[in-house]
Amino acid sequence: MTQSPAREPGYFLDHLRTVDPEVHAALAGELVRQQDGIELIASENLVSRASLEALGSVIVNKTVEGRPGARYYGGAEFADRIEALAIERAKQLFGCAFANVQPHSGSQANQAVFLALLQPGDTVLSMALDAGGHLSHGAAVNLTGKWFDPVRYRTDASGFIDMSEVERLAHEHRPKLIICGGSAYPRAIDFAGFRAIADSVGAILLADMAHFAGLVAGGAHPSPVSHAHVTTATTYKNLRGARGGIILTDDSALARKLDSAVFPGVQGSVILNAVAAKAVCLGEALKPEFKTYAAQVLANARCLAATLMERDIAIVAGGTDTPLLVADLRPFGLTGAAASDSLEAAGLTCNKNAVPGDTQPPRVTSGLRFGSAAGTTRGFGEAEFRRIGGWIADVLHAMAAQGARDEAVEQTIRAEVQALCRAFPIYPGLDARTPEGQ
Ligand code: DSN
Repeated sequence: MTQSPAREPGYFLDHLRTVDPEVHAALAGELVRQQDGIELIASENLVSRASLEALGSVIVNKTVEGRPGARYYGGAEFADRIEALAIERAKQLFGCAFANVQPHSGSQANQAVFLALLQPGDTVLSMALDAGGHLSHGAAVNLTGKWFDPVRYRTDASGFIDMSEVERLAHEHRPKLIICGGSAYPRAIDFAGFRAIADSVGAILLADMAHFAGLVAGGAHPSPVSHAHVTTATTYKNLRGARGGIILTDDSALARKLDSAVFPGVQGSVILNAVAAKAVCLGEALKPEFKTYAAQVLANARCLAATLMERDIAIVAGGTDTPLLVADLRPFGLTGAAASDSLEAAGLTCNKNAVPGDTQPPRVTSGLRFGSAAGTTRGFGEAEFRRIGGWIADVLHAMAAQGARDEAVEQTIRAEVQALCRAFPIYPGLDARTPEGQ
């Protein structure tokens, strides 16, 4: 058979390292960074090898729009099977009647909720950013803040949501939508209380459980799903799967509106390799061992918070009921930006984060946010998280003492971090450090 010259001989055969050494080198560097560093960013985790395979599969070639069984393109048999599996597993895992697994991110899941349920200019009551809320809940710089009318509730002096303040604001402003959940609020939320307030003013309640969905799935945290009219989540944080979002509800009328809001409202074709990997992670989360992981994520987060507080580092709300915690650096006179740079040099990756009442700009901040999920996945228990807390404290105390980064401390800890990481290897066999690395 004669092949057209347009068919490039190596196209279906050649590996990335040959075709594009620059991209290959960057990916190889990222693998080593993940292998040899401790990941403490609360929105990160380490997906299973099975999820990686799904993400790198040929389903990436397929275009579909619509829902399983009701597509706008042919050839959708396996796409339908994959998406239906993800939907069924999400429903089973979170105990709800409807799930949409197509959102490309948590933000797009929330955008779809806004589109489905609100008109431009409608009032939304949600948590302020510096109190731990999320950009997609009505921040001024976000579409949800530009096109809608956000009213923000804050936390009290102890760092907890003040439910009487939420109730007062709800009655004063009569929002159409109330949101609970955020990206840096560490404590358990009174979902039933939020629902009662929403009902008292005729509002819809959206629970965004992005930062504790894995704990809900593993039975280590109360579920908002039966309290909220709609629940959104991301799948890549402590739920430990592909990058993307999901939307859950028990209400069939809402489900129809939400499906239409996802497509054609805010998205086009489905990223099917992500949906396949979502199906994999949801399947993993249904297994009994996920409960052990979820309980350990919580125990490790609490251990890290306690270790830091023992070293005089203030923790917002005095601890955590979730995989995340936030350190307030104002008593140290440090910024989140400078502290996170120093920790990164020591092999400990986290992110700068606003703390309640923060006056620093978002690129500076006065806090640090830590998460325990990725460390737990690689096998760290409380003994390792106590060491991590000690290292973080050493870096921060050294910086505070000399008013600048202490490179000697950073380098000493960097070596200890690398030794610990090599005792808990990740992705064995996926070794980009060798010439054979794919
Ligand atoms: N929502 C952002 C975060 O919490 O880090 C990204 O997932």
